[in-house]
Amino acid sequence: MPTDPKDLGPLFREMFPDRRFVVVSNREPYEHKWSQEVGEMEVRRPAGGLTSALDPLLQALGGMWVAWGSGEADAAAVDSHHRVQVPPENPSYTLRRVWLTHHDIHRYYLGFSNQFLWPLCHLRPDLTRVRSRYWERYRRVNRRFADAVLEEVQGKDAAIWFQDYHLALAPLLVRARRPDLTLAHFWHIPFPPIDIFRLAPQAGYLLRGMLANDLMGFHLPIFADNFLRCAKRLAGAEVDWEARTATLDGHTCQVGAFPISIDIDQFRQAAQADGVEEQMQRIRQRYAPKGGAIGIGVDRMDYSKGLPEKFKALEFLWDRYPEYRERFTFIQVAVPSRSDIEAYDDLSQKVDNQVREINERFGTGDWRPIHLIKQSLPVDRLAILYRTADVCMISSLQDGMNLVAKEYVASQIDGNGVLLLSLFAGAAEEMTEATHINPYDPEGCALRIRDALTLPAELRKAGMRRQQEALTGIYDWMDDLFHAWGGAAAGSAAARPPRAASGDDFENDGPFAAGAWASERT
Ligand code: ADQ
Repeated sequence: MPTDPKDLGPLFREMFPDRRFVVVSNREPYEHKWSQEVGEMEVRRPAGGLTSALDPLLQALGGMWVAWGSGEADAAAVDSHHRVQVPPENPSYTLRRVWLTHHDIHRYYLGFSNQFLWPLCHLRPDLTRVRSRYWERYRRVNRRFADAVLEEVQGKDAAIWFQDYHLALAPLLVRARRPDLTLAHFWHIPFPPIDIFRLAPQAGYLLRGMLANDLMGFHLPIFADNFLRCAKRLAGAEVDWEARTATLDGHTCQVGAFPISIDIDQFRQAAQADGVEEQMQRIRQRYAPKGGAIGIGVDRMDYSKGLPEKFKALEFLWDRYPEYRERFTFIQVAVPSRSDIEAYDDLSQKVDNQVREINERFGTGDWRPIHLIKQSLPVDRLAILYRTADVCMISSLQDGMNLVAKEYVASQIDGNGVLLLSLFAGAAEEMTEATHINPYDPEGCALRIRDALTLPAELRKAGMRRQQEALTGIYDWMDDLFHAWGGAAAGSAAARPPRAASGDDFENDGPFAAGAWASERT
């Protein structure tokens, strides 16, 4: 199995000889911003599992990444074709920026993507906002991404890899003009059961957009099953359950499960770099001055991550088992996220209040039970926190995978830690040696924390060793996905309809046209 992105280059070229590699995502891997010095620019790498995982791959393969230019100085950094070579210190691929207006950000990104698709896919239809202007803008921005891709691959063969729920329609818009290209899409969040997905007024259109790919990838088989069921019932696709394919309008889409992972070496190296032991010492002195054990949580401030449920469980622990007051300290790193959305702002306030109440109730003169760090931390600091923590607690109510679970295991150099992992995180399917918890049961979670803290050292070490042995890395994920994509592309090339057949339908957005969205194609 590959452990280095360089190993993936030959594989990609074997699968797709002479094709250009193009990644398309909402988020960009590098943002330009103005520095303190007047007229000077600096480059920032936005934190996030996806961008940091795919960037080394692009660096190894070359090619292009098409993404929203979200940085304040992005427009000043590109050439007249909206392109900039990255990374700045060793330019090895092209970043093509797509520009979004204030309305686009509000309606496509914060609106349809994050106030409709995100809550729907995380089984929270009560938090969805259905607005025709969100959908209209989602279509328009997907068209803009598709146009950027088409422009970049004009006259070339290419393998295009779309990422995530922001771009469900773009594959069909590309396929309509260039049926000869091979397209894949990875959906990073859960795909909900049909009873939930059919609540989307535009379910049929979203599915048609996704079915235009040669390969549609999800984290878990259950998400792939949900998608196939929706494709059949809501889009009228013909589904072959054995082959796991869905065929619509003569095009066959292979559907598969590919559990994502992390760059294991990056976390292992950061967790044992020079000076880490002293820093661990300082963390213990600062956060747990009375000694005892430390727990860690690292999440975006998102309602799907179950932060209030986690704090409820901690409250039970200190309430029922007072021996853990001053003997167990919890550090929660919660990076603010999508704070322009009311549900996120409400959550942030709720979490602040809950932490304050718990700290007032159980805190003592020089001990605070919960430290809430609301900022983004670099990987090396996260890795040190992970290594220091005796327990890591993940309480997601719904989560496609959850990379934090894997980052914690990779960073456990001393192997003493216990991972408490929600049953409702995709990672729980693979990480069967972790202690599974049900975040809806705070008393049960408190008991599991207590069990973790009283587990004999040799059992903790043995458990963590088994988890480390079972952990596969991000490049294995890509290897699996590329193999499946190569197979799917070969199959669909054989069955490809003539190019003109579908192209004309999509003038003026064809079936995605304004006004058409309200009626579902079933
Ligand atoms: P997310 O919902 O963002 O990802 P997750 O998988 O936990 O969830 O990844 C979060 C990433 O952000 C991790 O790499 C973590 O280290 C980092 N992070 C979190 N808080 C941070 C902080 N304060 N400072 C710095 N970094 C921080 C979506 C899906 C997941 C899926 C991933 C990948 O919701 O289910 O696992 O995509 O497909």
